[in-house]
Amino acid sequence: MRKKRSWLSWAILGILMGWGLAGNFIVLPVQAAQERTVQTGSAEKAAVFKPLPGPKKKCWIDDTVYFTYEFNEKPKMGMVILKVQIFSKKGDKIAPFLIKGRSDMPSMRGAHDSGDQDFKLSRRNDYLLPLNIVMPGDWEVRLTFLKGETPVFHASLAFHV
Ligand SMILES: [Cu+2]
Repeated sequence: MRKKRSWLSWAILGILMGWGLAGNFIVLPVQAAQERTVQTGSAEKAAVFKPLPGPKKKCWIDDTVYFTYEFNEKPKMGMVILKVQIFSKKGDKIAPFLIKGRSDMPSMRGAHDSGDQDFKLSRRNDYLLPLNIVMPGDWEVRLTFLKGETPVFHASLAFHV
């Protein structure tokens, strides 16, 4: 009885795997690279962070939405507030995304990595994130814009302290 059952479960597993493999063989050649960048690894690794122009410059997310960023003061040692504002094409300030920010020093990647932090949305629809600048040098903040749980845009801004 026991033997028979395990034989059966192997057979079922085999069939399921067979289907899975067949599916892969059919799908992979067709969808190739795109599929792979989207699905494998974490979104973090696959993501390409588009380098941004300077503060207050328009950065288009798509045809209808752009954003700007700026700091509350010239970045220096200590706490600096990064502000992101999102606008419709017409120029209305809107808040259609969640934004995460991750600061670090590219020259010593990981040494001051803040990890992904949520921007806080103010009543004025400003997205705000405090950055802790602990060392002079070149800094980077990686921004991820999300619709629900899904990252829809990645961007990177750089500044010097
Ligand atoms: Cu450092």
